[in-house]
Amino acid sequence: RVLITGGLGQLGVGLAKLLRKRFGKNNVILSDIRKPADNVFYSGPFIFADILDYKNLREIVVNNRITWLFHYSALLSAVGEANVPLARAVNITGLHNVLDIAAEHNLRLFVPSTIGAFGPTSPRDPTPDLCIQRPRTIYGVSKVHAELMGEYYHYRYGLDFRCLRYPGIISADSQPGGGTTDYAVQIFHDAMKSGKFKCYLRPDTRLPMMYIDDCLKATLEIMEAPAEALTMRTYNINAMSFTPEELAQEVQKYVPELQVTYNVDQVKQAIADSWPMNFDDSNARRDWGWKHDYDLPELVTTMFSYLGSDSRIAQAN
Ligand code: VAH
Repeated sequence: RVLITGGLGQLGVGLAKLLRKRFGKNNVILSDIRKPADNVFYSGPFIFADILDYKNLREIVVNNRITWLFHYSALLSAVGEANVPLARAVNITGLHNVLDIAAEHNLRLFVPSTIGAFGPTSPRDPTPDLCIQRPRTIYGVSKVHAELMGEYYHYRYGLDFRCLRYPGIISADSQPGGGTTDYAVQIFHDAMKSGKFKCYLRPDTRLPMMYIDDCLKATLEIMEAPAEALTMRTYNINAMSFTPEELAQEVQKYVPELQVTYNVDQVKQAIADSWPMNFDDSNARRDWGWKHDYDLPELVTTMFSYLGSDSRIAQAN
């Protein structure tokens, strides 16, 4: 059975839906440190779990006969910078608990990493899998640590650790929670609601981005890949890179009256300027046949179809 930690974040609910289709509703347990909204609760089992409570987590794993664990609990980029002690506890101590339980109970463990695991001294255009990683956020530092610890546990204890570095993820029916790439989700909601969007990054800030369905597809693919196919434990995955200006132009095909203003947030801009501009995911494409489905036009069409502006889609085509 599968356990997802941090399951009520941007990715957990969608991942649970995908995995429940694949493995059966009751074989996928969503967990988080807060109560789910009612609709989430009834789509399958939910358990309260605090990844800082080692004994509680170990009990959950044993009592529910967990064999696969997807570890999504973390404070992401800008949120982490606003509370470094909590980010360090959750992202590092929490990870240590999960690694020990996974090694002890021979779990297959997925931990997401991120474009944020690179920093200003990494090659940025493109950023390959293997290069300098000196990130400047506690989020990035903790994710490099996760990559290194996961690989160490793999080589030292045989832990089946698998990891993907995600770009900024765009989703319609779930809220992002990190703060740096999330402008690219907010613009859709503001375009629909008010026709006005204030962007906290400069118009030319290029970042790797991906639609949530591609992200979840890749996550299931790497977890189901035969072990002998994987030449690495941690892979970049990529779909597209765009700037706020490019995104706004694509959105304005559906909401022509959208007005975009730029009100740069120095902290978020500094984070974005330290991250990759383009992501090289050739190893993932070679080793387990990864390929993305959504480019920018498909992303925008899909987002608006979710957000219910069918009339505007007719207008754009
Ligand atoms: C953030 N959306 O902005 C998250 C993600 C790679 C970006 O981690 O922090």
